[in-house]
Amino acid sequence: DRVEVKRALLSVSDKTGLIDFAKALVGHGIELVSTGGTRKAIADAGLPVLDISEVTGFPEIMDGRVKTLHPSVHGGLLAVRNDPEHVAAMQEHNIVGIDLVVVNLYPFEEVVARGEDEATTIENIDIGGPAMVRASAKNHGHVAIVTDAGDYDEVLAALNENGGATNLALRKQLALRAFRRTASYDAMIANWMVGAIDDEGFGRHDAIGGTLALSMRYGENPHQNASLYLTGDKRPGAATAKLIQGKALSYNNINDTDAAFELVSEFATDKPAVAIIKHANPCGVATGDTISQAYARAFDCDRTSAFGGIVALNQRLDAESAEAILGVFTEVVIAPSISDEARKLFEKKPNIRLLETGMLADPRAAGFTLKTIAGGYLKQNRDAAVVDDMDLRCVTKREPTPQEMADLIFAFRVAKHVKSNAIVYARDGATVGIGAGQMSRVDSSRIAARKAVDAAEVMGIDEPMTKGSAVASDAFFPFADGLLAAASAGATCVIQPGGSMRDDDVIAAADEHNIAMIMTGNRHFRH
Ligand code: 93A
Repeated sequence: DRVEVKRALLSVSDKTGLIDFAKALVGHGIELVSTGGTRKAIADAGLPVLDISEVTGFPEIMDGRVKTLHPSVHGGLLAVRNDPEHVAAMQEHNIVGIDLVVVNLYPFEEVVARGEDEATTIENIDIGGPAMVRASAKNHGHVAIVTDAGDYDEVLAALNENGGATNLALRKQLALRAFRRTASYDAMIANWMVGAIDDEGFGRHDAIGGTLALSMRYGENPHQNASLYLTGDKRPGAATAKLIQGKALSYNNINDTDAAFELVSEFATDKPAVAIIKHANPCGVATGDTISQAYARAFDCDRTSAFGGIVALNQRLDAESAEAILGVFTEVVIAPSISDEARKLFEKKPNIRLLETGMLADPRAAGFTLKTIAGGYLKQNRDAAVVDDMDLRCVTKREPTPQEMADLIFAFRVAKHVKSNAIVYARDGATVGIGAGQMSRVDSSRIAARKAVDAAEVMGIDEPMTKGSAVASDAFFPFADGLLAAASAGATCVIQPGGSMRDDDVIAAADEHNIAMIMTGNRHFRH
């Protein structure tokens, strides 16, 4: 199984370690043959090297697309040295056997990663290289194929040990690596092709098996590419809704619309409810006797932020609510159904995206969420906990009144959909102050109260609506300060998971201010 190496062919894009390796081969008395750039690098180092065209009797043509694709090369790679017919063919056609092949391929992966244009990427699909790699690997009985600069030392050690020859065990090992390399190389090209056909950079199927549904003009920011993939889960919402009218949905539209519809889906259909979303957080959520009243009350929570918002309804969009929504600059409206009159009214503003889902989403349904992180992704069950199912315990001297209890439950339902730390003030089935996304809970408490003061000013009323409100916290109060901030904003009752080391302090502070407090035992972090 010993093959003495007389001739080696080198054709490499990655020229790392090339010269040292070539030098060592020459030291073994091996004749080198090489292609354009590789030959130049070896010759520049002062080593003897034949140009491939001297072997083929044919110049490199078509910008190098055809340089090694020639019977003189492939005959030299594929000939079975102890087969008399093969040997005869070699003699007849002046073919010299090639015993060692050193080829690494055009750097297709890097070219794609750099985001080069299509023509450049295609030019970097190596054809001649893999052909030589596969031919040599097939003929590993006689030829050693090196596809990685990292293997040079191992090959040299074998040559040194065997007096300039390779052994079968090594050639088999190298052939295996070679086929692995060409397989992954072609897989990479195929993946890119799918993306190239869609012209959106990701391919029809993403890493977790979604199917491409929409390519957006851009992602969260204009310099980011973005696509929407469907998982096959028919959950009603932004991804699966019917676009009745309007411009194409953007990445942020879809993200916000999802947040909006998931939130209103928490409300049973018998009570009209509306949520207005900005930056994936609600800036107003309200119930009402009619859907248009619910919209008006949601809008009043934070008229300033509602500008350019996403509106979700838990019931049919009717003419009255359509009229009200059309009076405010709105990006997207999503509802389970839409009346004909409402459709007609929306036609006057054809840019507004109008989405119909057919039904609400089940807040208790199983499912999962994914978040990519560097090097992987986090997967978890969706937060399917609903306040109605929780074991609500009053921990203060004073029990909430029925109206307070209704508002506490309403506020906790909304808090589930507010980014942590979440503080939600509510009164009469409407949010009156929302604090979202702060690193400190007391800041969320203060911000929510502050926004209620601003809202009162915008509406021209004397007192912020937090006076006499219920307040919900998505997680326990670690200190009494958050609760005290709520009390000073005028909240009379609190709902929170409980479970802090200082629950006793928090309960004592509540009792001191005659606040009724409910503990749910369930947390609603959302990040
Ligand atoms: O353009 S090719 O697909 N056609 C060929 O005939 C060919 N022969 C070798 N690419 C070809 N190669 C590749 O050229 C090798 O796989 C290697 O990556 C590269 C080395 O080119 P140079 O020696 O000119 O730097």
